[in-house]
Amino acid sequence: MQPEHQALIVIDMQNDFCPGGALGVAGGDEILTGINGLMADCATVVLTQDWHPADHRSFASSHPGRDPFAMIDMPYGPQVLWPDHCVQGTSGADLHPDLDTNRAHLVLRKGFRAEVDSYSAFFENDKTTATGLEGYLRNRGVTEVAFVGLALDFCVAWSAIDAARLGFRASVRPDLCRAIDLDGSLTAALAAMRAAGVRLED
Ligand code: VGL
Ligand code: ZN
Repeated sequence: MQPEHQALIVIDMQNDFCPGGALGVAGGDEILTGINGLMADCATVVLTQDWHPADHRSFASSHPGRDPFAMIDMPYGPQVLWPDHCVQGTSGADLHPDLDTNRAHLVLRKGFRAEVDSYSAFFENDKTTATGLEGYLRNRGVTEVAFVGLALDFCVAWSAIDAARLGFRASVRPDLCRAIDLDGSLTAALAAMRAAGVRLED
């Protein structure tokens, strides 16, 4: 068993991010077995769940005439427009049935405010609205966090960078992640993580 000050954060292992889902990430289901094995070893396991209202502003369908994967300016900065995904209460928003959720201590939902997206498990995309995860981890005495899950170039990267910025020792296991890779987003995310001091471990 890993020491008490280490936590594993499993990002958005949901049906909609796996092949066949509304925003399916290639190979997203290949990492389930490895993640289940890693969870068995960790003293603190957090799962995140992307959890959007049906009229979420990150959905292209909320912007008539705009296509998925286009960019738009939101009050808090540039935002990718996504296909409708992880709508609250739908099977697409469910955690993948092969994920061993019994091993989790906390399931943290994010992205539930219609006006702002939330890639990071710590802050919404305005970079100021907190999800509460920082307080949970500090209360549990956690100082080191490892990230796995989907998608490496969006929610995993933003979460890991915020963790490093908040002073946690942050690492990512790229072999237990898969990426969307939109217009160079994977290369950019890897560089941003390295620059923020996130350890990339294989
Ligand atoms: C994610 C795009 C939109 C992710 C969530 O989990 O990486 N990406 N919502
Ligand atoms: Zn989302």
